[in-house]
Amino acid sequence: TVTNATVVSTPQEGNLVIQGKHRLANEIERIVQEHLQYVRESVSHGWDLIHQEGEMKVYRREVEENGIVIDPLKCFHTIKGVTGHEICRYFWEYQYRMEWETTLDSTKIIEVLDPDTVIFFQLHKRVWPAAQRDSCFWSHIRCISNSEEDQPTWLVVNYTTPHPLAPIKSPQVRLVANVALICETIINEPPLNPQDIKRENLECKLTYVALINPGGWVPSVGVRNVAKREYPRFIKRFTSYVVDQTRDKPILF
Ligand code: 16C
Repeated sequence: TVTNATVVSTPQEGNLVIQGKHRLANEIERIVQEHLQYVRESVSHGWDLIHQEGEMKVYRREVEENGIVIDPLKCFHTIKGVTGHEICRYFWEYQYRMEWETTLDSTKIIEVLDPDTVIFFQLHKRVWPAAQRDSCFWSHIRCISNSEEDQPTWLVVNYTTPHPLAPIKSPQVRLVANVALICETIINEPPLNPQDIKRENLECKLTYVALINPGGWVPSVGVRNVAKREYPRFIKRFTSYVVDQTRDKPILF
């Protein structure tokens, strides 16, 4: 289906479909570019390595705003046997979410903005003694080609947005999310014929960044402990889920 499109007739080309911009197109462009910049910044001063396991490294910077913990988080990982497109696809697609997400009570799509952009409304598991959190965010998947020879970079951004179908209802508290998953595919010992690439030749370099504002006060020690436990758990569970799901499927480049 074509959204926000107009069909025009021209004497030379006949019927043409002109794809219109939706209301969030400019914001999405800006946030995607910000993430592409941010992903290149290395973790150095102020970033603590909070978890390391195999190829996975999870860093965070302790930041508070008006007494509320908003620690930025950055995770790097390398996964064998999958492409960046596969990792991003499984992260973005609604149908797989409840199979790998362990911190959600529910998720639903409340609007489709274009074939690559939807708006989600989610109810997160309650962390005692804090109030339950919900979230409403646009979720956008994109492929960025770097050059003719290189594999493209894939990314997904999840970014908070208000929506009339998702009013804030107490006792729930709305959290504010700005999350990006950015993936590159490496092909090791590439065979002469690209058709012969096997899963054992593939490696995906993943960067995950999360800027979450809990949207209200929560005990800082509690939040930091939950974050330290849950982010590595999510990365491990989600990436092994994709490896399992794709093992016997044709490679999605
Ligand atoms: O990125 C992830 N998932 C995406 C698809 O769902 C999406 C999610 C964005 C929102 C992530 C915020 C998660 C905070 C939920 C608080 C409930 C934690 C419950 C734990 C119960 C045992 O982009 C993967 C997200 C992985 C989340 C790991 C949890 C991080 C906790 C951070 C603390 C935030 C404040 C908590 C306020 C009570």
